[in-house]
Amino acid sequence: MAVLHHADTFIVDIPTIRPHVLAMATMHSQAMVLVRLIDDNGIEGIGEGTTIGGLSYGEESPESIKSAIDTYIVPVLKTCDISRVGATMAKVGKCVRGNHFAKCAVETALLDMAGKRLGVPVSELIGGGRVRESMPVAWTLASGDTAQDIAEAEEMLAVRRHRIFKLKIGKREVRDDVAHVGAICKALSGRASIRVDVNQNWSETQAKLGMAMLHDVGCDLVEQPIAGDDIAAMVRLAGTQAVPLMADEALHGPRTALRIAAAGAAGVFALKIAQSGGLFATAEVAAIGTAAGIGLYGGTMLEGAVGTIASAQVLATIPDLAWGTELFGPLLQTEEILTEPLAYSDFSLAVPAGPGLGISLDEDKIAFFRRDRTAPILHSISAGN
Ligand code: MUC
Ligand code: MG
Repeated sequence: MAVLHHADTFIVDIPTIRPHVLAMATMHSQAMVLVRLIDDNGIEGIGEGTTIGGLSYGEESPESIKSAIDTYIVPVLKTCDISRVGATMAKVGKCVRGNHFAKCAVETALLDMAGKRLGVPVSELIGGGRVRESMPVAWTLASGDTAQDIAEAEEMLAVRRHRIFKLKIGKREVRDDVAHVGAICKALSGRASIRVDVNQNWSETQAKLGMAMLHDVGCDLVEQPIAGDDIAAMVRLAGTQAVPLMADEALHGPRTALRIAAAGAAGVFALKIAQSGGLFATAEVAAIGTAAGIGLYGGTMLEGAVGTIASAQVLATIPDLAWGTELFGPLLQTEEILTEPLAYSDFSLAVPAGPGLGISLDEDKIAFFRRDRTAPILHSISAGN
């Protein structure tokens, strides 16, 4: 039995290492919503609910995530035995509709606490438990410039950090975008897997042309080329185009996963904990995908370290992660917010083995970067260090 003693939700803004150019927004910083829960025994859990580009990616913003947690979810937690994570989240689900990102942040914090109470990593609390200690990590080339993207990829290959690259396209004319992808495929030929993410920005007609051309230039995967709610058009594209189609914005948890799988609307699922509504729901999406013969990939909302490791903990339980992951979010930020940095090496991310998420926040950094910081910071940290 555990009772909620303290809850704190706050937004942390961290600059990105370079502008990150997506079809719907250009990011110069990332706004992460962190939640910290403490029980009556002083056990602490942390969670993250992060989106991309304010409201340009999805229906929840950093501000709405914080507000949903503070105003509607925390009062429910106060009525629960929060050591029972499944039961607590079921009660939250009855009182709060939608708001998947907010729910994911809270479920992550509850699982972090549960793992610490039991002395096991979160991965042991999900499905059949942990099946891997590390996972491949892609990098997104999104500087907006072909030569800079190639130079960035060469650097990543040289230091053995990434050999899977995702290109963000959909902003320019289809032929211009394909020329950009083709140049990168040619430059890295035989040394890397090149994939693209259109973030829903094509029409079906553009997608037909674009996917055929992308296949010809050696692109391995096309993520969410058209609107995620146009399942019929996704079925037509997935059924006729040679390059596999990955569902991302179309997936909002198990029910949408079942609909997409049953319709044959995608060959690959991007598994995202926030979009799915939490870690348990992500495991269900993965199970539906596996049962339907759909390839699995660990997606990101460009979360910081907390959301990234929460994702890694659930992805560590999935036996066949054929397309790897893109859990590179913290590497896009100028600041490390953990006491011990995440371990990226040999093209992979190591999954922490300690209790709970297996990470701890650097409280000085958090105090400095909190959006609601009021007191002057007297430490030596400054943006860009
Ligand atoms: C998305 O749409 O998948 C993931 C990597 C990246 O650069 O942006 C994201 C979001
Ligand atoms: Mg995507």
